[in-house]
Amino acid sequence: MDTLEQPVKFYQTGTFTVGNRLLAEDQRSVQADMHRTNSLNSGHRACQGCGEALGARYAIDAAMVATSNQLIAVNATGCLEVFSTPYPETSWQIPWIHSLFGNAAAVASGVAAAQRALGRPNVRVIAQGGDGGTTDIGFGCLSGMFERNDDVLYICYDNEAYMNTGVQRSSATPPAARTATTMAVGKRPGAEFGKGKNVPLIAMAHEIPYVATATVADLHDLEAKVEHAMGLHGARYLHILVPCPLGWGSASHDTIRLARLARETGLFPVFEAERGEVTRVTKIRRRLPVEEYLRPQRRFAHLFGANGHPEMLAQLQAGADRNIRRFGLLDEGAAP
Ligand SMILES: Cc1ncc(C[n+]2csc(CCOP(=O)(O)OP(=O)(O)O)c2C)c(N)n1
Ligand code: SF4
Repeated sequence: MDTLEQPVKFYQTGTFTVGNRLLAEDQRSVQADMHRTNSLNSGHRACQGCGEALGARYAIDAAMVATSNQLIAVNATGCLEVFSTPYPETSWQIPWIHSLFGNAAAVASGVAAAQRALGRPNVRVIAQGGDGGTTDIGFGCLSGMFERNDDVLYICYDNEAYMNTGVQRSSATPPAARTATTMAVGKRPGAEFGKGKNVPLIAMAHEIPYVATATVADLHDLEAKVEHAMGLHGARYLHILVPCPLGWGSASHDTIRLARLARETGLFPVFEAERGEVTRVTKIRRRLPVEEYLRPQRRFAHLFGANGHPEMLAQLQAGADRNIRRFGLLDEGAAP
């Protein structure tokens, strides 16, 4: 085509662009729609750059659209609950209930059963909580919800520690990370290698209808996964990586970049699975060494410098390489 005849492009698609009102309506982000619910309204008390606030806002607004606003959310104790509902105020503009720290999945199962008993099949239920509330204390209730195939979408906002109570290690804290309970001292500083659990894989082992991971770097992808999940019935699980500037010791403007680096290094595989089988993975666009992700975070500062730990960096890289192999995160023919 003659270059002079090329149509002017006002926007790009398939890039990192979040939303653009110049796109065709079906390609726009829910957040680009002026009629979005604003489920988690402004005025809450999350830290600047909080990935959990961002993830919750996108996820719940997308769920509202997918359910024609017929949604009830159950929230475990944790940052999201605390910063959004300092008594007697709330930022939630949807029916929302605070459960205990460890029983959000059970409360949501009860809410879903109540809707069924009341003859309201169109009212849908989401449970949500942090990684501590999900992978540790709430894990029994969550596994029960999966096993019974209760009609609930459970969303875990994974900031990789118990942030609300001062950054204690959870079973989702990565190895080598400094937390209040895994100090950056000794021969092997930070969280131990070989511990923790991978709850998306454990959810898949329950063979529930849908399991997915996402990050706040790909907000279109996150919305699409919520929409897909709300189109299904039965137990569904969405695990979203949400950087936490306070706990990670990162700059508030680096939240999206870090989420992207977690994916691009292979440390956080982004995929979907149905009934226990992986159905789609998000390929790495430009593979990067794990240092690129770790360096901007003070929770990993002890790995670098004159007294650093190159052997631990190598172990972390080996973990990322394993994810890449296990989930097929590189395109065929790309450098291994
Ligand atoms: C049974 C019980 N134990 C401990 C607490 C104290 N507590 C409140 S929030 C919280 C940490 C939440 O961590 P997480 O679930 O990871 O969510 P985040 O704050 O990181 O989003 C803890 C330990 C509690 N509320 N209930
Ligand atoms: S401590 Fe972390 S998760 Fe909690 S509000 Fe602040 S940035 Fe968000």
